[in-house]
This record gives sequence, C-alpha cells and structure tokens, in this order.
Amino acid sequence: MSKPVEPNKPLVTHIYTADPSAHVFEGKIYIYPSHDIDHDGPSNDNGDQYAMEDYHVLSLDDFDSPCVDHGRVLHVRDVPWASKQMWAPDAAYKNGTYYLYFPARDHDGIFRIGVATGSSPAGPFKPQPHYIPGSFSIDPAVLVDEDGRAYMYFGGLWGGQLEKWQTGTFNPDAKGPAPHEPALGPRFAELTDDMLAFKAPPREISIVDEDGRPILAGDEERRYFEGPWVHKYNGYYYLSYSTGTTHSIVYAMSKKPEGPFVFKGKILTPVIGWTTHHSIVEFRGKWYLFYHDASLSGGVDHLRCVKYTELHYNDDGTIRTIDPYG
Ligand code: FUB
Repeated sequence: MSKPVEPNKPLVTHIYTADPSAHVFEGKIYIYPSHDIDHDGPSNDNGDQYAMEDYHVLSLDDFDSPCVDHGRVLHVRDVPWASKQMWAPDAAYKNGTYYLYFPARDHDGIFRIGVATGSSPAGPFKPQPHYIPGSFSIDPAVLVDEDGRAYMYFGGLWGGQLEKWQTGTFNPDAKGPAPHEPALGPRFAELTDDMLAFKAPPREISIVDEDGRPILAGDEERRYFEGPWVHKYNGYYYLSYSTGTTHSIVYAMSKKPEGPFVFKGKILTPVIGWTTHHSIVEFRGKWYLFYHDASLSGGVDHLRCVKYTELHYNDDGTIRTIDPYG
C-alpha cells in the first residue's frame, strides 16, 4: 500500500508531472497536470523542451491518502487539430459533464486551446474535432462562478506566443511591448453555456498597481508572464500567475472576474527549475497551493514533479508568501 503524500514532496514519482490544476470534484481532489517526457530535442526560449504528448489525471481522497494515477486520459494523436506539445491543462464541471481544456500547437505550429469532455473527473476525455474558435496561446484556467457563469483566463509569453496576438491576428514577427509600456495581460473570455466556445472574442485583462497605474513590461518582478489561475475568497477574485523570468508566483485582486486586478504580492518564491506554475483550491475548510518544481530530476526543467502545500490568508485577505524549501 503506498503512503500518503507529504507536503512539499512529489505527488507521484513514476512519471514526471507539471502545471497542476487542482479541483474538488465528487468530494475528492483531482489534479490535472502536464505529463513531462524526456527526449533528445532542443531546449530554448521557444519551449521546444516541453514536448508533452498526453495527459494523466491524479487524485487524492484526502491528504492522508496516497495519490492515485488514473492513467492516460487523452493523447495528442486523438486530437484532430493538434500536432504536438500538450501543455498546461485545466478542468471544469458543469451540467453533469467534465471538461478538460488544453493548449497544443495546431498543424501550423500555432498554439490553440481545445476542449475534451467526459462523464467522470478521472476521464477518459473525448476531444472536440476543432480547437475553440478564436482561441490562441496557452495555459487555460477556467472558473465556474457561483452564479454558473464560466470564464476562461489564458495566455503566455515567449513559447506561449502571446506577444504575437497583439493586433488580434497571429503575427510571427511581433515582439512584446517596450519596458516602459504596459505589460501584456492574460486574456479573458466568458464561455458559452455548453462550455465549448467563447461567448465573445477574448479581452485583455489589466493588472495595475495600488495607484491604478498599469504594471509595466519592464517590471519583471510583477508583470504577467504565464500560468493564470483565478479563485474566489471572501467576495474577491484572486488572479495569480507566474512572472516567468523572475520565477515567482504572484497575485492581484479584483471585485470583478474581468478585472482590473490590483497587484498585491508574492505567493510562492522561486522553485528548482526555470518554470513555476500553480493552482489554488479549498478542501474541507483549508486552502492549498499545488505547484511544481524540477527536484525529482535533479533540476532538469522539462522533467518536473507536482507538489502541494497549505496556503494561508492574513486577516485583510492578503496571502502569506510561501517558501517551499523554508
Ligand atoms: O509546461 C509547459 C509550460 O511551462 C506551461 O504551459 C507553462 O505554464 C510552463 O509551466
């Protein structure tokens, strides 16, 4: 019988996993990670080293139980529009169906976001034949709000191609804003009632400082890079994300799902490896951060492992910074 997973230890060690999106479904914690694989290909700012081909689903009955791997739930060869690089996924539940949202490159090498459906949170999932019309870039995160409306947040710089969509169409030569210009924000779109399409074209989310000034592209300690996650606590929407080049998970708050979000601070200090990616979930009255690092492979950044730790709020609703090795 395997042992319960300890905080700040890999959830599983028989496969490499990353980008954990955790949800409570049917009274258990389900984790939807990327499935990292080893390969001989190049490593570069384009993200070619993240060559994932499929998804597994993990679950925990509770934090005293071992982590269960439910096996492969979707492979890139089963997705007609996708060619490679099954990056950070997320999942959602509505009206009796589970939805797995995932980015991948299409047959032109452009990242798009697809959706697959299933009747169990553990999969398997059947992909839609086409990517979500109007979708682009990476790292979908879906919030089903208390009123039943569902929102997708997405987007990532560099390999995630967000810079290339500033005009609304794909420009392979486009560069990001200059350091003194507002940083690019994640994108936001409400989902249709069937959860398979956007109600309207995605809009950019604005992240501002306490004085309402946009966070600038040169402010790499605070500007958006990739990996958005939105959760609700005490009536506020918390948008958390990776700062990429400075390797932190930070957050901003808003009273509205579409923002603007006011920058607040740091949730997670840098982990072993280049990337950092997380999710936040409430389970039985406590809050947890799921995250990854590259400790299982001795620091090889495309061979990562997902972990969890408890997350604490201060009385004013701000989040206490976590040092996973502290
Ligand atoms: O896992 C591939 C990419 O690395 C993800 O999409 C990013 O968020 C980063 O973790």
